[in-house]
Amino acid sequence: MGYRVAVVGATGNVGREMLAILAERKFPMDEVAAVTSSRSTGSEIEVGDTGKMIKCKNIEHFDWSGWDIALFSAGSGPAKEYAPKAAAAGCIVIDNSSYYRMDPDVPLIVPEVNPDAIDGYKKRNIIANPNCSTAQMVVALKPLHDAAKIKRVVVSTYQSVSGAGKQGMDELFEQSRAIFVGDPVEPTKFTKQIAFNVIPHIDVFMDDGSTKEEWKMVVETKKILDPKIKMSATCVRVPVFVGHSEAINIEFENDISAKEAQDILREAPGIMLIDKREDGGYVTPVECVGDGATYISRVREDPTVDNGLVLWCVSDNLRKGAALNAVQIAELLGRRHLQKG
Ligand code: 11C
Repeated sequence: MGYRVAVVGATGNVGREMLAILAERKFPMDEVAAVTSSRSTGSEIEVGDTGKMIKCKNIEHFDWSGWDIALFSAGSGPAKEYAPKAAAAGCIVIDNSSYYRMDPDVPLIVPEVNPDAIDGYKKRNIIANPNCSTAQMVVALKPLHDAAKIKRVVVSTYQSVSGAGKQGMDELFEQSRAIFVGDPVEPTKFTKQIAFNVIPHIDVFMDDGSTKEEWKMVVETKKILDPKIKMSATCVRVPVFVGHSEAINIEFENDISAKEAQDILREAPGIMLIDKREDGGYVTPVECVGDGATYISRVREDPTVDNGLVLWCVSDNLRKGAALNAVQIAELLGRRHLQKG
């Protein structure tokens, strides 16, 4: 017997990936539902590339009883309104929005990093999925933290436009076309021109001058990995369709060489090390699209601090950063608590 799984926000970038990954990984399902806003209700959507078409159901009238797991990727508003309703009906919610992440009664899970924390889901029947830029970074940091204890991290991100949804992707495409044909460029989704440009601004500004994306990376890393880690982040939008990249400077309590770090990362779960120290011997975002791994390249020592390393980290933000991590949480939940399938 398998699970009954609802994918909420099924027509969005991440929702579609959730359906695809459930099928790819053969998640044991008796039934899958696509749940959407009234705008998409009644339209049909394919489950990955299986050829199986399902009709979108309206979230406003969806009966959550009898559904085992709901993967939500519909933003904070629907998460706030509907996740408690699903949870109250006995359906365990795995939410990809930021709404519940810092709730002390909601575990924030990256299965390679803090699987044991999932046991706390029973308090609210809700589990949170981290921000995409946090997820890939903590996968990279965890084995190094275990080996030499991280004291401080400085990260600069290069985040693709798909992090801002389909509208973000359309805007990069449209602006690139407009520039080639000499049409005027009018930013709508982003605050400045994104084509042939970079924008050091993701999400809203906070009082201290950081952006909420930067704040999320800091507080989520502390919750998932270790509250003692000091961290500073600068998050930048770049004209890449899919795949977030990060340059990460790490300061450790104990000595660790680049060679030792490479050996550890090579064996670590969820990581692919591509680090040849030659032309092309590193990974770029276009090579990661459609893949679930967190790729690490350019591991080297940082001689400007004691016990310092620098590395380059790239992952498909719609996969490990969102849909794949959510499905991995569902698998973990199944193994530890539900045992169906
Ligand atoms: C971006 N990281 O690239 C964001 C998207 O808190 O889940 C995901 C925002 C979030 O714009």
